[in-house]
Amino acid sequence: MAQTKLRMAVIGCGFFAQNHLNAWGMIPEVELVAVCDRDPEKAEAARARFHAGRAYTGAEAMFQAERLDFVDIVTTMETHRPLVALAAQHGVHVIVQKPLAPSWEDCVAIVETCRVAGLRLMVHENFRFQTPILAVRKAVAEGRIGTPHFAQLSFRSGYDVYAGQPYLATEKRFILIDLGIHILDVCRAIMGEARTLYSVTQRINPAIVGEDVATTVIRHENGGTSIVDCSYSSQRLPELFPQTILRIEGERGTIELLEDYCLRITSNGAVEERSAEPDAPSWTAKPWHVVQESVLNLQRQWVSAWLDGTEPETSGADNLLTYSLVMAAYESAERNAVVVPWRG
Ligand code: NAD
Ligand code: 89V
Repeated sequence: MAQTKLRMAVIGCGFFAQNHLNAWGMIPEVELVAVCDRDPEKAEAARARFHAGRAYTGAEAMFQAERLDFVDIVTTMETHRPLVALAAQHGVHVIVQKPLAPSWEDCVAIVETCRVAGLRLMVHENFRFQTPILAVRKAVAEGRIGTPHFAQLSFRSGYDVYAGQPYLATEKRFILIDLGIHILDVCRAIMGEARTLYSVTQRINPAIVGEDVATTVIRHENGGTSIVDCSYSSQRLPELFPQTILRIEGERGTIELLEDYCLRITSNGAVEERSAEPDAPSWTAKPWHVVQESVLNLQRQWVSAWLDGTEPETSGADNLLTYSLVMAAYESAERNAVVVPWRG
């Protein structure tokens, strides 16, 4: 018997949603039943371009009219809590973009709403699904370097991120909650949970409101140490946006993700080097391809977890542990103190 497709809708058809919509088009198990954006032109443009069944300008009307299995929320964070509550009222499972919400209280409420309603919740935390990051995670999991005891995860760029995402320039809290959240999540995925954390932030660019540089030192549960350093005020050529440069050390070797996705593994005294750059789909464009392709990898994870009846890897509960690192980093920077992050 033919498998019925999962009926889905996308809410928010702005800058980043174009990647979600392109990627859903490559997943045969889903059907894009509807799109929704409060801007009618964006909603209609997405409907036409991605062959969605219908376009809506209000999520309430869409939930009332459509029979949906899940919704993919790609709006900015202040709208996530009410939109998830609406989905839950209609018994619709949810994927929601990072950051989950502007406050810890909102994040917990979102996770709790879905738990009580018995709904699946995945946070679209995609950096850990980037092809080069997956290659690093695989090498660690295979024991190529033994147990990791040190990591440096570095994202330093002078890229004009404000051109595509102008709201970032006016946020009181910027780099930790927008970008640091990705890198801290990758750090968790490789090095495990944090016991303590210390963070220093700076604002170098005078034209923006929030901090654009953040340096965080983490002591992990297993005794390992990580440095997570992020900057949008690093002027250097060649510009590496949006590459994460990594170095993971264990007792038997070192895994490095170097410029232009060069993966170098030193294991038991032997060195191996190869490219970990993704074979990007046609709708992607450099330099964004590594991020764009990770959207597709994340969506495939959602569908396979759905079909297996397992929790998606970046579930709401999992993402609270990443979000708590962001909150701890802000608290640490404000108090100039070592902070113990929330652990559940
Ligand atoms: P955007 O402002 O370009 O798009 C958001 C869209 O949502 C807009 O078109 C807006 O009209 C619509 N919208 C807002 N509230 C709505 C509502 N209640 N109902 C229907 N439509 C509504 O923003 P963006 O840059 O696309 O960012 C969206 C989210 O994606 C943010 O949370 C951002 O952090 C995240 N993002 C993630 C990545 C990543 O790699 N994971 C990259 C970029 C952006
Ligand atoms: O995730 C984000 O919102 C983006 C980027 C990937 C560039 O950090 O701002």
